[in-house]
Amino acid sequence: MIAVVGAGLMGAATAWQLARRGHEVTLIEAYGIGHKKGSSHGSSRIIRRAYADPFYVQLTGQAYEQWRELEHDSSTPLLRTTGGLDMGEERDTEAIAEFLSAAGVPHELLGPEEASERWPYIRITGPVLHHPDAGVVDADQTVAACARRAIEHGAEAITGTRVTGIDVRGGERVLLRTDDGREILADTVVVAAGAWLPELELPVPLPPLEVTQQQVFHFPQRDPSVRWPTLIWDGALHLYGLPSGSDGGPLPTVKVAEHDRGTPTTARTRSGVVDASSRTRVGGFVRDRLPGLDPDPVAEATCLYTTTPDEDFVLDRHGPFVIVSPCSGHGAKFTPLIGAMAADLATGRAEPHPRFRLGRTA
Ligand code: PYC
Repeated sequence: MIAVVGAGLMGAATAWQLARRGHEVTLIEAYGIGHKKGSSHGSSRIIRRAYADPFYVQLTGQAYEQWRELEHDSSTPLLRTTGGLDMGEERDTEAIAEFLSAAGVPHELLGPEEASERWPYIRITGPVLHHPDAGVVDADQTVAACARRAIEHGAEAITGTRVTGIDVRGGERVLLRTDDGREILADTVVVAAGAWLPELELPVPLPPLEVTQQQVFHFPQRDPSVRWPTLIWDGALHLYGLPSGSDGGPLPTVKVAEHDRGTPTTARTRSGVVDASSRTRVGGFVRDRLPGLDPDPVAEATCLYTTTPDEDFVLDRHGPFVIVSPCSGHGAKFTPLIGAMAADLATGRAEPHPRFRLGRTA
């Protein structure tokens, strides 16, 4: 039996991938499916192929295929194509364009005048990389679809139950104890606990992980009929933007947030209070750069990142444990692929990728 600890995006996707391959799976979640105490809640995440690293460009190609499979298997539309824009004085749009060309990914590199004509609701002063395949995925719907399909494929889901003890038996099997008195014996334990990973006290040498509380803000569109693209902005600030989905309320809003500058915390002690200085910076950016949005946010939220020193993921096996999901704030777009890779590791179908190993050197 394979136990999966954590039913956020990565745990639910791993359970789905394992169960549909016919494995016996128990998915254990400390809260409810779809809870807001980690990194997996909310109605929108960016999906894009534009990375300044050919490794991730290639990986995003595999991810899109897995999204199509998940949508098909769950009969649920999860991905919405909007197109995406990369810009800002620190964004190396030329290098990204070269990586996209090498991978055969459609894109265009535009000067500020032409880009401003196409996207007049954004104040554009430098080069822009447009890539039409970018879009948004609905994180809440994805967790729900994966968990539902995992169960329909035969997985057992235990929710509202925290793993409180982990004993390795004979170096091979693992006895999990839970706060409601269960003892669950597993051949393999996939740990997809995200920011809760450091709290589990696993007998596994973890890399240094930084847990930060991030905040996102939802800004009303001045023209509700505009179909906003996703945005990656690397300049004095490092921000991203995307159509909010239902989190922004009934009228169309765009979620804008800082990718960096989170507040160091832990999953157990995070405040859940939005950092007012981030609200000021993001609001200022919207006022200055995104004239198509009202700069007063109508909704805001916090979430957690779990970041490795090199910002690559952890997806590795250590004895009977498979560690998944310190995704360094950019993993959501890979959800069903990471589920497949974790399932491969759990069943011995694949070796870990060197970039995702626990003990890699940065
Ligand atoms: O990887 O596109 C991304 C992203 C946006 C916000 C956080 N990560």
